[in-house]
Amino acid sequence: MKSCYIVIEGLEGAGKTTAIKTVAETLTNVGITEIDFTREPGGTPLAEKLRKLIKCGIAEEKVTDKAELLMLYAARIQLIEYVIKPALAKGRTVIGDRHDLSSQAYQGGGREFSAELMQVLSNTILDNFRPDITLYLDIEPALGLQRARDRGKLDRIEKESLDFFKRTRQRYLELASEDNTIITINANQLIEEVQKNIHQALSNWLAAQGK
Ligand code: Z5A
Repeated sequence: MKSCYIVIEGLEGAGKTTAIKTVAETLTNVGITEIDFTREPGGTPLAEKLRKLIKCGIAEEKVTDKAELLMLYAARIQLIEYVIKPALAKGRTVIGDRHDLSSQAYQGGGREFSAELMQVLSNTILDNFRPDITLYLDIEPALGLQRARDRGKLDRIEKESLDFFKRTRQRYLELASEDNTIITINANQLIEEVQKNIHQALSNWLAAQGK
């Protein structure tokens, strides 16, 4: 059976952690049990160091938006080359907590880097490597942030303004509407309802792939 790369995306508090469990259960139900999990940024020794810098910064120096963008792509290509591609080559399925769509939405939308720059960066660095399917959990930014805040301390990016997250969501929605490999799930609902919709959407996609 061909391996596949499935990515979960969304603003903080959208419920990606629960969604990943639902995706893994849905795969197991159809006999796909060789599964690896990734999260971005991170997942290799270098990418984990970059994760810390991206999320926490350093005391002595402000992280510029451009440095943040380049660190995210540096972490991503390390993860692709050393973890994701080798796993797929062994026939394993990979479930990713975030991937390039996060950069398109947070840095392209939230930080307002141009769509042209984001496309060039993605094409040049990632060399057209893409997920087979992305489940985008769409949530009202205020609700997602409230859930994230209820959980405790906020990182550097989570401290951004509500407008930043509104722009990020807007870009997610635009990109999802243009790409039929991105399935949008309404994550404003009760967690059980979100799980049901994820299971249904993924089952339909798997059936269409003959799995
Ligand atoms: N970032 C970026 O800017 N550009 C990029 O290219 C990449 C990332 C790859 C990664 O931090 C940060 O980097 C992230 C984006 C940025 N920062 N921001 N802002 P992370 O990995 O630490 O954080 P995260 O990816 O945003 O994960 P998260 O905050 O843990 O979000 P989540 O996984 O979606 O949330 P959750 O843990 O599943 O749910 C949060 C809480 O809500 C939890 O208590 C749940 O029980 C609850 N929940 C979830 N769903 C529901 C429903 N439906 N009802 C009620 N309660 C719910």
